[in-house]
Amino acid sequence: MRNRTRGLLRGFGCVAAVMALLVLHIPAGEAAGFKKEYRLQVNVGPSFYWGMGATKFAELVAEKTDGRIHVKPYFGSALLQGAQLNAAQMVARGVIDCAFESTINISPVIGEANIFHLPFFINSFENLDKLKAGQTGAAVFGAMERVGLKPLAWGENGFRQVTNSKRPIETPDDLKGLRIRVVGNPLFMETFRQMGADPVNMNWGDAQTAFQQGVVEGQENPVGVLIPVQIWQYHQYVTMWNYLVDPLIIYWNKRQWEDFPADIQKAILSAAEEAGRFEIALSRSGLDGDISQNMLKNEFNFNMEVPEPVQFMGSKKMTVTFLSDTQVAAFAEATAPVFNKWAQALGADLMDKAKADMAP
Ligand code: X2X
Repeated sequence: MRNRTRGLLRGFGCVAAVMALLVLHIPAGEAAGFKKEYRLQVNVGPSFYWGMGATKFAELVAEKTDGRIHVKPYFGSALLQGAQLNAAQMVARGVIDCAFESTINISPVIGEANIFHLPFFINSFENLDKLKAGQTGAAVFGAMERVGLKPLAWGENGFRQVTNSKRPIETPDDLKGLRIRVVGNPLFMETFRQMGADPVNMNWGDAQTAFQQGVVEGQENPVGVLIPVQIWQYHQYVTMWNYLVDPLIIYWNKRQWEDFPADIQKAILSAAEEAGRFEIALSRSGLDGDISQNMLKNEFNFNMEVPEPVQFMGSKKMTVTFLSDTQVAAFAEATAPVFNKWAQALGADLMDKAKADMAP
């Protein structure tokens, strides 16, 4: 008898809960204690490969959590009024929930990330992949955990190339006096100053206006940025010098992450890994033989609008310059003082890990 009463009461309880949900229109996720929206910081716009990766991540999270977790990308650093270098700090403090962000923009909080930005150090996708999978990647992820960030997966903005409106850049001398926009990370200012250029730092949001108005004569970014921003409208010359690389990391506020149930963590992690793989393939398309193009077609059933970025820039009447090994060596020599200073700041331990990871 008592059991029956309890059963009945339980039955009423369930009905009441369902009715409350119906009346209040509470989505399933919120009823389970999740936020209505998880805000994702992204420095660029949705048409960039990086932005497309962020959209993919949000879609996959919705799919893999059966709509319980809603990630919304805020493009163009809208949550930071454009201050891209504040991204990691804001996620660590929990002001922003998560980010799909550049290692350059994380470097004010995670100094270790500058290992990727030493001039003329990591010059191939193969080396980059070895670093990410090796002790170096583990050191960067470990440093993130220590400041309250939960790294989920790698993405890629890509190897950064220099463009300008004046002349082909083939030697360090060609950069003399050129006013070049760089990101506000001191390593970038110092590298360009060392080569004799006149670097100015500004946020990406302001940089695009600066190109339009001719306030700067050059800039450096990977092809996944050069193409959507239609750099040929401002700069006729691009040098494909792979001088440093800019991986992206998908990361979450650690405290919030740890409060998620295990099945949600698993679903988001798998979404991050898949979105990262997709986005890396977009960024490498046409630059790694047919590896990334095939992956996009076969794994993601995705056809790119511009599968061959180098040819495409040529078709826009850009002069595309590739450097010989000797020419690259001249740039490496010219920037050696900056390299040495920053390698010292990064520490022998991390430098040794990176060298060991890249060893053939
Ligand atoms: O600011 C840049 O140049 C950009 C878009 O590449 C980054 O966010 C690092």
